[in-house]
Amino acid sequence: MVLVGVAVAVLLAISGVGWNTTPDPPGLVTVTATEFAYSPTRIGTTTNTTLRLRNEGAVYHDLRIEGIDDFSLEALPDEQATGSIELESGNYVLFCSVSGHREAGMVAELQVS
Ligand SMILES: [Cu+2]
Repeated sequence: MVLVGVAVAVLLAISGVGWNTTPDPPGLVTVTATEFAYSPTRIGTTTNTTLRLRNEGAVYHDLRIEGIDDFSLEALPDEQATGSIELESGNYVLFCSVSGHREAGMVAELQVS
C-alpha cells in the first residue's frame, strides 16, 4: 500500500514537468510591453484573434483596444495575459490605459483583415 502510494506520487511529479502548458491557440499575437512601448507596434491579425500581453517591464501594464470597451489584458511585471476577441475588419489602436503610459509611447496599430 505504501509502495503504491509512492509510485503514484512519483508519476504525478514526473508528468507535471514540462507537460502542463496549454498549446498556443491558432492566430495568437503576442505583444510585449516595456516602459514605455509595445513591441511590435504594427500588428496584423484576423477577425477572430487571440492577443497576448507579455509584460517585460518593471511596472504594471495593460492592453486595450480603442473603441472596444469589453476587452482588456492586464499584466504585472514578468507576467502575461491572454484573451480572444472577434473584431470587424479595420484598423484599431492598442494602448495602455495606465495614466501617462499612452502619451509616453505605449500605443500600437492593430490591422484586422
Ligand atoms: Cu503601461
